[in-house]
Amino acid sequence: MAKNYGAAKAAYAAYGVDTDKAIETLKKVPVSLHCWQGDDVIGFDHDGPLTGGIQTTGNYPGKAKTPEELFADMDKVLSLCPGAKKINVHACYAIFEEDGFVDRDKIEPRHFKKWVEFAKERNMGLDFNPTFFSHPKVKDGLTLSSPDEETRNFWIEHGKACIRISQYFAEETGIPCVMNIWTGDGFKDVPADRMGPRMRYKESIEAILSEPYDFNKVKPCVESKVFGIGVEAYTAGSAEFALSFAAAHKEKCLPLMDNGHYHPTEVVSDKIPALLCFFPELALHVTRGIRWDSDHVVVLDDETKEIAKEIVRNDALDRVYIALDYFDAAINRVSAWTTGFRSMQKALLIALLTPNAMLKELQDKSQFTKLMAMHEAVKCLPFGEVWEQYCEECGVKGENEWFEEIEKYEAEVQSKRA
Ligand code: RNT
Ligand code: ZN
Repeated sequence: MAKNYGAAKAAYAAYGVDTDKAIETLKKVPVSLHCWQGDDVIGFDHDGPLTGGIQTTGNYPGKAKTPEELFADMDKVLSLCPGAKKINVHACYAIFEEDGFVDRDKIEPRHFKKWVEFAKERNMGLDFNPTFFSHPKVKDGLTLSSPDEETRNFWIEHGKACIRISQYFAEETGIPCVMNIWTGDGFKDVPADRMGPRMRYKESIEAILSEPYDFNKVKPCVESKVFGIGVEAYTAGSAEFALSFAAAHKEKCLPLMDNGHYHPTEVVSDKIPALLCFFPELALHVTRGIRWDSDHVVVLDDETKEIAKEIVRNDALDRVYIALDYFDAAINRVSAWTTGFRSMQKALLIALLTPNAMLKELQDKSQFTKLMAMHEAVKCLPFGEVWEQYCEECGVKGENEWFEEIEKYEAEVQSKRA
C-alpha cells in the first residue's frame, strides 16, 4: 500500500467518498493514446512536411522514424502510464513493407496489420483517423470541400477506405473503433462563398458514411475547428457545421470536440453537458491550447480537471470517448506523451474522488454559500496519496520516480538514433 493511503482514504471518507471504489472505476476507463506525439505527426506514407493548418514546433533529438522505433517508444509510454488504454492511429501511419506503397484512396486493412498485432498483444482497442493533410492531393488547402470533383472523390475514397479499416480494427480487437473525420479545409483570407464549401463538405462526409459499417463497432465522428495556421479567415468544418452535421446524422456519427478548437474564452467542459442532453455518445480530443490551438502537452490544469468532472458527475464515462491530441517536438516526446496521459488520468481520478452528489444537492437547495465553501474544501483533500496508490495498483511508477525511466530511455535508446 502507498505510504499515506490509509490517512487519505479516511479524509475522503469524511466527505462520503470511497477511494477504493474510485480507483477501481478509473482502472476501467479507456483513454486513447495518439500515435502522432511520437514523430511530430509525420507517419510513414510520405516525406513531406506537416500541413493542414497544424504545426509542431521544436527539434528535440531522438524522434521515432520507423514503425519499430514508434512501437518501442509507445511501449515505454504504456509502461509508465496507469489505467486502461486504446491506441489512436492516423491513416498516414500505414505500414507498407514488401507489398509496396499505395495511395491513401487505396489503403487496406493489411497495411495496419502491425497496429492490430500491437494492440491485441497488449489487450487494447484501436481508434482511427483518415489523414486529410500532408498530401499532394490537398488542392489549394481543400480536400472534402474542394470545388474540384476529382480532388473530392480522392478524399471520399480515402474516407471510405478508413471506414473499412475501422471496421477491421473493431472486429479484430473486439472493441469499438472511434473514427474521427477532421480536415483543415479553409481559407487564409475572406472568402466570397462560405456556404459552397460547406455544402460540398456535407455531401462528401455523407458519401463517406454511405460505406457500410456497424455503428456498434465503428463510431465515425466529425471534429470542428475555429481556425488553423494559414487558414485564419474561414474554416469549412466550423463548430456549427460539425455539430449540426452530427445532430442530423445521429444514427451514424458523433460530434467530436477538441478543446483547442474554440475561441479562447470558450470551454469544452461546459459544452459536454450541453451535448449530453442530445447525443447518446460523444467524443473528445483533450489537448492544451496556449493562446491558440497550440497542441501543448496536457497538464493537470483547471480545464482538464473540469472536463473530467463533467464526464464523471453526469455519469457519462461510458458515453464519452476520451482521446488525447497534442504534439510537442520541443521536449522529449516519450516524456510529453507520458505527462499528458498521466495528467488526464489524474483529472479523472480527482473527478471520481469529488463528492458530486453532495455538491449537487447544495446547488439544488440553493445553498450557494456552502457550495462555494465546499468546492474550496474539496480542493484540499489529499488527492496525491490516492494517485500514488492507484499507480502502485496499476504496477507503474509513482510521481517522483517515473521520470528516471525517461532519462534512462533517452540515454540508452533515443540518443543513439541517427
Ligand atoms: C487538428 C485536429 C486534429 C489533429 C489530428 C492529428 O487541429 O485537432 O484532430 O490534431 O488529426
Ligand atoms: Zn483534434
